[in-house]
Parts: sequence; C-alpha cells; structure tokens
Amino acid sequence: MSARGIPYRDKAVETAPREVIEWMQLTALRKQVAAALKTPFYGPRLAERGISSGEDIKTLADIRKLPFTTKNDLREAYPFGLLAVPKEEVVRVHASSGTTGTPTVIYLTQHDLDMASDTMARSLQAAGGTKDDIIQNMMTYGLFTGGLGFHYGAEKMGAMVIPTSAGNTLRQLKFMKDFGTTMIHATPSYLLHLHAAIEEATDLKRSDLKLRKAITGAEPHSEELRQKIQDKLGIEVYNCYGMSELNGPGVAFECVFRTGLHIWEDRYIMEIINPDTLEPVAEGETGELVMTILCRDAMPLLRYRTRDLTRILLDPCPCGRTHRRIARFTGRTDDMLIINGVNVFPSQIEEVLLKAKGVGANYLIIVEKAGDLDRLTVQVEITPEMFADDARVINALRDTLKSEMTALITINPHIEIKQPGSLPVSEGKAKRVEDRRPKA
Ligand code: DLL
Repeated sequence: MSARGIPYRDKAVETAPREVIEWMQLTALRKQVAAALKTPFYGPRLAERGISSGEDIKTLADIRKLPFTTKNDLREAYPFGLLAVPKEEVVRVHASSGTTGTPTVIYLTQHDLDMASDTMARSLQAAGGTKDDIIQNMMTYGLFTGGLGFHYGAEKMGAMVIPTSAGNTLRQLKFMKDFGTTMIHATPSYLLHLHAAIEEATDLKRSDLKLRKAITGAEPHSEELRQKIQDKLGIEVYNCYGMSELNGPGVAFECVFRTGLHIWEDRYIMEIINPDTLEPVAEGETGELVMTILCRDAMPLLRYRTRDLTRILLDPCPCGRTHRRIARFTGRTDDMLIINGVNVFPSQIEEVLLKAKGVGANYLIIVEKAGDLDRLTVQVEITPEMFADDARVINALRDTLKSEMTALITINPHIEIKQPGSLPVSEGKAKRVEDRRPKA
C-alpha cells in the first residue's frame, strides 16, 4: 500500500515525533496524578509516597514513583472510591468481572465518553473503516464495553451501526444480507461460528454478503486462527485489544498492515514489567502490560496491572504511525478464563459453591469446545447427607447453583452433580480447572 493510501483519523497526532508524544504524556500524566490525589483510594497512597501535586512528576521516568493498581484494588475501591469528579458529572458506568462477586467498575463523564469514542473511532479508521461502512456489532450490549464502547466509536466515525448484540446467528445473517453489512465486530470464536452458519444456510450464499472486514478481540487468538477466519470468510480480520478498566476496546489496534497492535500513546502510558520483580523488562522482551490511562477525568487509573503478557515490537510500522506496537498476547499471569469472550475467575464459581448447603469438598471447572464456541461445565461433589437425600432436593441444588452462577458470571454453566469422593483428589494444590480447548 502506498503511503498516500494510509488512512488516519488525526494524522498529526498519530505520526507525531516521539518528543511530542512524550510531552503530551507528561502533561496528561500530571493532570491524572492531580485527579488521583482527589480520590479516597489514591489520595493516601500517593501521600505516602510524598506526592502531593501533579507537579511532583517532573519527567516520565517519575511514573515509577507511582503505585501499581490491581483488580483487587478496584474491588476495594468499589463502588465510588476512585471517583475524581462530583458524582453528578458521571454519565456512564461499565463493568467487568472481579475475582469475586464484586465487579470492577469504571465511570465516565461526557468528556471521557467522547474521548473513549474518539479513541475507538481512531482505531477503526486505522483499520480502514470509513463513514460509508455498515457495521454490525455482534458483541454483548450492557456492562461489557464490547457493545456500547465499540458502538459509540463506530458512530463517531460516522458509520451506520447495527447493534445486533451477541447471539441469534440467523438474525445476524439476515441483517448482514438485508443491510449490506460491510464490517462486523465479534469474538474470534463467534466469527468461526458465523462462517459455519453461512455454510449451512440454505437461503444465503457468501456472495449475497458485502462483508469486507471483521474486527475481533476480547479473547486470545493466534495468527493461525486469524488466517483461518480470513480464508474461510474471504475478509480482512483485525485484532483489537482492550479492557473495561481502560475504557474497553480500541486501546491497541492493528492498522492496515496488521503486524502488531499500535497502542495509542497520547491516551495511555504503557510499561512492560516482570510480574515477579515488578521491574521493567528489557525493551522487546515479554512481560506484563501495565497501563496508565491519560484520557479520563472521572476515574484515574495509575499503572494498572493488566495481567496480559506481551512485548513491544521494535521495528517501525510501515504505516508511519509513531505510536509503538505490541505483539499478539501470549497469555496471562493469573487464572482468569475467557469463555466466549466473557471473563470468568475460578474464585467467582467457588464463591457460589461455598455459599451453597450440601456442596462437598471438591469441584472441577471444565472448559471445552462445543463446535466453534466454548462450553463451561462445573462438576460438583455433594456431601454424603445430600447424596442420601431425595432426587428432588439434589435437582433443586443443581438449579440453584446454575442460576446463581449465571447471575454472577453471565454465562450459563452445565452443572454436573457428583457423588462424594468421586472427583480426583490431587496431591498438593488441588487442580480445580481443566481447560480442554485447543491452544488458541
Ligand atoms: O474484552 C474489551 C474488548 C471488547 C476488547 C471487544 C476487544 C474487543 P474485558 O471484558 O474487561 O474487556 O476483558 C479484558 O480480555 O485483559 C485480555 O485478557 C482479554 N482480551 C481483550 N482483547 C484481547 C485480544 C474486553 N485482542 C481482557 N487478544 C484483557 C487477547 C484479549 N486477549
């Protein structure tokens, strides 16, 4: 592709010299620290480190004086401990799974929402999206940012957005055909599922569709899987990374060259650390991505430990953007599972089991593929007393566990009740999770 053909939303910022990006980062970081000082959560933590004003950050290297923030910290600060503006200024809340029943929430002012949408629009334009696109968003609408977060960005770009949300594949296909959808947003596993549905459909051929691009993310996937989806659907597939704590999708995004994900460095400061020593790794080495958000007034987030493992790509991108790229993610440093794009912590499942009467000592969480999608099964040993009880009581326990888990993790598990002592007991640390899915 010629340099002239490269799409930008804001070329001056996207191709700004490194010194300019760093100046923007320093200015914004000082503002974020000043905002953080106003919050009940960060106030005392920053004071402890001798930081009493944004001006205490003299250079970008001073970021290392700031504390890390973790998902557990967000739980501690739930619901409003990180609020830096009067509550009346908040116009939107999003949330993601916490490690227990307490979710991690973010709040946004109207200005924050505009910035988040602009970041998403910038990402979409980098991938070649335009205002002429007809975009069907197949990610769940609600607290999850893949729905509304993406939607507002696509609208900001000026595209026609069809908010079909997740699931209901036959209706997805009907809309794709009837509206001439050119771009879709879905998890990688759903894209494969969609392809299988197109193959099976008797009243639809691939040539009936105008589809040219898919944006995919929310769960790990390999380059091979991208190729497979591209080949099957005959489209370009772009990797998009984000997390609700950082405003959702579009934090890092592939440009038309699709060789790694640009991080928008005027909106985020990235660090890659060794998760054991918490020290920075050498440039180009794999480590945990740590992010500081620079574009949010309502809720500052300093040095957030994403738990996602990646590395910085050192070669410049032919697109001319100066915002550095990171490689496809290789895993996480914690035990979070991503099941059909939904984050699930084993501790959330355990929390439900511990509360229930009649549940025994052992359980096993199994994640496997059922067709192209993921399936979650929880095998639960019950107590000898419960086992001796009426089948109706046992069925009622199964139903309760199923509905309580569905309420907490938003996906519907299969519950298999097991007799006492029937699950394997491992020596040492119990093995509670079996992820039987092929490696992404
Ligand atoms: O998954 C936001 C999102 C929506 C991203 C739509 C992309 C597209 P959370 O539910 O908070 O937010 O989950 C964030 O999902 O820490 C990663 O572990 C994983 N993840 C997200 N995108 C990717 C990706 C949304 N492209 C968590 N590759 C993150 C690998 C991803 N993992």
